[in-house]
Amino acid sequence: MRIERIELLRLQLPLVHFFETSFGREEERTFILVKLYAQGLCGYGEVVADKDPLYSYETTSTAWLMLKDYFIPFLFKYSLFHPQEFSKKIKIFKGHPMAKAGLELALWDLRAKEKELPLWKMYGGVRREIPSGVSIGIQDSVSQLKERIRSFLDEGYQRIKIKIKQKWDVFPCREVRKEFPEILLQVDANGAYSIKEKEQLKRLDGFDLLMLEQPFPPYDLWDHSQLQKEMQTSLCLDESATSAEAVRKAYEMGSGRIINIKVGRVGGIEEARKIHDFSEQKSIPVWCGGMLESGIGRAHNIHLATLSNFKYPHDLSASRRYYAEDLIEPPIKITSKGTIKVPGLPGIGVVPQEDRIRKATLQKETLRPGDYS
Ligand code: OSB
Ligand code: MG
Repeated sequence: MRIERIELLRLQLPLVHFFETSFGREEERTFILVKLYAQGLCGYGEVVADKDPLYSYETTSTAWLMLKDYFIPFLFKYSLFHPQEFSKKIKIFKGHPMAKAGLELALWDLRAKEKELPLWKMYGGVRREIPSGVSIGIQDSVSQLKERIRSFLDEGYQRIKIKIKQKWDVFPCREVRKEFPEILLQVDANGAYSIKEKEQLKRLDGFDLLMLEQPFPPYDLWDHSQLQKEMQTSLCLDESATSAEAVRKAYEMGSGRIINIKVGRVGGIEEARKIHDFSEQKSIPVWCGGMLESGIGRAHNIHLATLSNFKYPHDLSASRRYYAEDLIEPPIKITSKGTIKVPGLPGIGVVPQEDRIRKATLQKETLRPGDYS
């Protein structure tokens, strides 16, 4: 299927509630939508890079530049319209996984719409409903944290994740455990610690946590392995799990026991599936992380999370948990069992609302094959 034109849109959506991690507080989300047009169909992808380089080095501006000056011209030049072929060939360019992933996701959506199949079927998924968890940012007080947890549990979420950092770790964990002795609880440090703080982290073993996500910075597989040796709680890698090769090394070093898969961080669906398959072979459970995506990016994640080795509740929550008005219809909802039903229509299976996209757009550019010849 020949792609006739590609649109890049820079969007900004206000969050319903601020989201604070060890690297700061966000009140709104900035991201890029990629739209591919071919034969009356439109494929949608989301680039999860944020306004600032805090989670990783990528930003909406670097991703825009890479897409416009490198990845899109390359796609047109070599007619890389098949997502798997695109993924293989685009590796010639180093880095910028979120920019690559956004384009690959749009190719998958387009492909699936052409075949009239939902993405989960294209991927070989094995479930129609996925377990939903919620990720709660750092709050101003422990009582506010407990209140938020209570309301999410009332909505049915199966697992609670709280963000931690120095001076907001043992105390909130102890208080939350006291109030909610039975819940599935995990914590995420977003790389805020160093190995010097090993003893402080080991105190988290007292709270029956499902996992401790990314205590150390991204390129620190070794220090993770040193902590894991001394901790009962399973470490989970997020920022460090950048590719199937990185995951293999983490496995061989014993840097953790669980992997958080994010399509943006690893550069696309192909790499995510490689990590999934390797992990399955080695009996390492994985789950699907989130980047506060709009409904478009989240729908993509939901389809991926139907694969067999996704074993824990995901950071995939209802539309209303993130945005007053999500970009899709129907919005993503939580069932009374704390699950999300996998959309059944072709492609991402939900319908992007163009009027809402327009309202949230800060910048738009259209690219055609002829622009580069
Ligand atoms: O580390 O998992 C993370 C959001 C932005 C950047 C990094 C992370 C997160 C989350 C939110 O935890 C997960 C979600 O989308 O619900
Ligand atoms: Mg994380």
